[in-house]
Amino acid sequence: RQVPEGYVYTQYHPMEEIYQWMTQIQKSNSELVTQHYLGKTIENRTMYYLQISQPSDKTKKIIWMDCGIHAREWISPAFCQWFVKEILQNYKSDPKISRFLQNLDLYVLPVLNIDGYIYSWEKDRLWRKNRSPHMNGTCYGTDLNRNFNSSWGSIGVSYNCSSEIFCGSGPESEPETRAVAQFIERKKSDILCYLTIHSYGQYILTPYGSTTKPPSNSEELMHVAEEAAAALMGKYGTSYKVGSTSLILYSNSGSSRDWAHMIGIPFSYTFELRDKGTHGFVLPPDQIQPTCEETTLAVTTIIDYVDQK
Ligand code: ING
Ligand code: ZN
Repeated sequence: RQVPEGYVYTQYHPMEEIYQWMTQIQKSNSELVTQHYLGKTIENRTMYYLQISQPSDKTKKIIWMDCGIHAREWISPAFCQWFVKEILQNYKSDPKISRFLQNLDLYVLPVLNIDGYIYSWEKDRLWRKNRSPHMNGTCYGTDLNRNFNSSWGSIGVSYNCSSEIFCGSGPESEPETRAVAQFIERKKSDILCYLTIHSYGQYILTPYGSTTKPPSNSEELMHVAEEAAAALMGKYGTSYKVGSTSLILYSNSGSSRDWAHMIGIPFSYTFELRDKGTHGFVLPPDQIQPTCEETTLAVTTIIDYVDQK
């Protein structure tokens, strides 16, 4: 496979190729894209995010999107890459994209859980967590989406390190969580919107997971998510359910989405991409393109709303 000259967005890519893709995408779009250091993983790999930003004198608000917090959800990193490509291809011709890029910068973290992603390619396709060792190396991995400092450890988690939903030894015990949290914390007054991309189930989830008490802006959060789901459905008829995690699924604590909203980022959503369980985490490559196309419509609907607001 060639990267990214002729990068194949309709296949899944191992981490090495995603690293090369990031380097290349910034090289070939240096007027718009910058690659930045975010932090290190527990196995000492480097985390980078991409900043998509039109040169301008005014200070711009930020849209944050991360993919691949869970290793096995391969459609998620595929979507982040697709989305970046779409923005770069279309920002001149698509009036919606060119409008919001005048006011907003997009920050995209293509793979949050790099060690886990590599492990899911090399050892265990259904691995979910990061790869931190516990109990003298007798069990591995913290669920990074239970490790944020939002009612940490209170509900929908396990304290057993062999569990899929092990919340870690404390809030932000994991370097990957800390890297994201410290960055977001530093920029939070400028961040309008926090998007975190998972699979599967076809949901757009609003805060909170840790309590059924709705956030103060829950009506607006729901309204925007419903518009996004409608735009998504307009492409291929795929139906998404919209609602707060704790009300339409089950309760969980320590999620990045809850944390982002709690620290004051008003528009905070989790996407659960295709499908509804037929293939689950092992979504066939022929569904990458339609999934990414429809999801791009949902995400740009949200970005357009927060920009116009
Ligand atoms: N789902 C998310 C998880 O962290 C979630 C979000 C939380 C869904 C609670 C439902 C209930 O579990 C996935 N697929 O990772
Ligand atoms: Zn997930």
